[in-house]
Amino acid sequence: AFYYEQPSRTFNEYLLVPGLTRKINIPDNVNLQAPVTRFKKGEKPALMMNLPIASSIMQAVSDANMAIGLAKCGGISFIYGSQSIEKQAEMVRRVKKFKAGFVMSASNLRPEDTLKDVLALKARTGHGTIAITEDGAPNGKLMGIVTSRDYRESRTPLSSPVSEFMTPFSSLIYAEEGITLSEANDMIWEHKLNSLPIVDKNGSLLYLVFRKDYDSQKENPLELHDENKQLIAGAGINTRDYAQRVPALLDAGADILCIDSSDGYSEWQAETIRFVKETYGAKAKIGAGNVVDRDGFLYLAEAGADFVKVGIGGGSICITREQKGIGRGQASAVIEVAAARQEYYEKTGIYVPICSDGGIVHDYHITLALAMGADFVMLGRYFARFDEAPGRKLLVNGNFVKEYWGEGSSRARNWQRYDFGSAAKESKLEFEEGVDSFIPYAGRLKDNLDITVSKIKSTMCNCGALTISELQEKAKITLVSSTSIVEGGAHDVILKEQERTS
Ligand code: MZP
Repeated sequence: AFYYEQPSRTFNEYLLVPGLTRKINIPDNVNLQAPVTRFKKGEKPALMMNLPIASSIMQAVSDANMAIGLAKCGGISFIYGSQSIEKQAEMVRRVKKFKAGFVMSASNLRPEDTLKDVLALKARTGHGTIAITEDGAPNGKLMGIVTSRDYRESRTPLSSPVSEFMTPFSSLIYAEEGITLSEANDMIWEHKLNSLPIVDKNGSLLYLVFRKDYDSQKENPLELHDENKQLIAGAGINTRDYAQRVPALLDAGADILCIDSSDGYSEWQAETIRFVKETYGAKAKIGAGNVVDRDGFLYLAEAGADFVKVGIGGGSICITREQKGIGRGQASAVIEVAAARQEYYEKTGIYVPICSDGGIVHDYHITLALAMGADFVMLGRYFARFDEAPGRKLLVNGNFVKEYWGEGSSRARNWQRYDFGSAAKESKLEFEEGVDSFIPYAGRLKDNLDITVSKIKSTMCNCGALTISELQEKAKITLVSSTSIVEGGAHDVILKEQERTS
């Protein structure tokens, strides 16, 4: 047997030591963009993310709601594959159909602009609806919206000036297909809207949902997506039904796939990658994993994986290490795989992004993972706590909790029984690798993510880094002793009872 000289380590055993903070090192200047797919030296990756955070390929984490919520914040969800192909493809389709409206400045309109001009703009840009605000600012006073339905109903001649035609809603526009009334209500509260026009995929107004107690004198902010008309959607696949699942997911519009397995160093994964690349060429993007060492990384990189996921046994709901005795401390795994990635880059000129998956407990663990060489991270427990996650919200012992179960738990692995009936014996569960649990409920995704991101940016400023690659270059990382971990928390004081916030 081969013996590693060092024990494997977790993120908890490391800290960052500050570097020089220059005057430009302020959070507003920090850019968290990260590559998602492999690229050649001197070229750009086909897919980037604005926030280096992905949500786990898990039933309790990544459905269409989570994918929409996270993509709106710049990250990527990988919609879980432990469901029927049809249901998963439908979720991907829902994410891809999500459309935000488009804001245009009333002052940009020329007096001679007609309805025809605005409709032509709508057709050219593919926007479902055009909202016109007084000063063009996303949170500016809304002057009106332009939808095809208004035109048809009012029979306004195309040569009419837009100002005569606009429907004077005092609300803002958000359009999504397949939205339910309760989701619409959620969005109204989330975005502090006073009403929500729902339009169909052609931009026709379907109905308006009102928030009655809205004070129209107050600010009326609008959250809109940057240039991309569609949100990015990821999806998990497996090494068994890929020949059927992959075409359905790509047809639904999935931008990136990822083979989901606790141990990715296998010929099945290489075969799956080969199938995708031979059938669809380089334009189909596929990540693979999970691995925890140089050999596993090099195998998947050579097989053509667009990114490689790192981590075995570190997930909060994972008992793989206890059940099977395989795995590695997450920090050691990331450090070794990042070194292998660099070696591969120097040898081939191809950069293969790596994703640190599982085991993130504190927000600073994300920064550590990035500093150690991860391009992005994948989190399960973190996201499962939010409203957007699929798990039920329950009141247990006076506290709100959400359900969170592992993909290796019998709860997750039983899905085929419900979907395929007699195919149940194929998924016979001999032993579990994951648990079914509760985690404290934490509210809305965006509120929490904003705080996490501001911590990451702040730490990067301490390290003198404005980008993730600069962080990786400059970071000074130290191991910490168990006594210095104690020193790092509040100690030798009597804590006052924490104020309860409702
Ligand atoms: P965490 O963010 O909850 O610590 O970890 C989430 C990760 O745990 C997932 O992305 C996945 O890699 C892994 N996972 C999911 N289910 C299991 C299991 O049942 C598991 N063992 O280990």
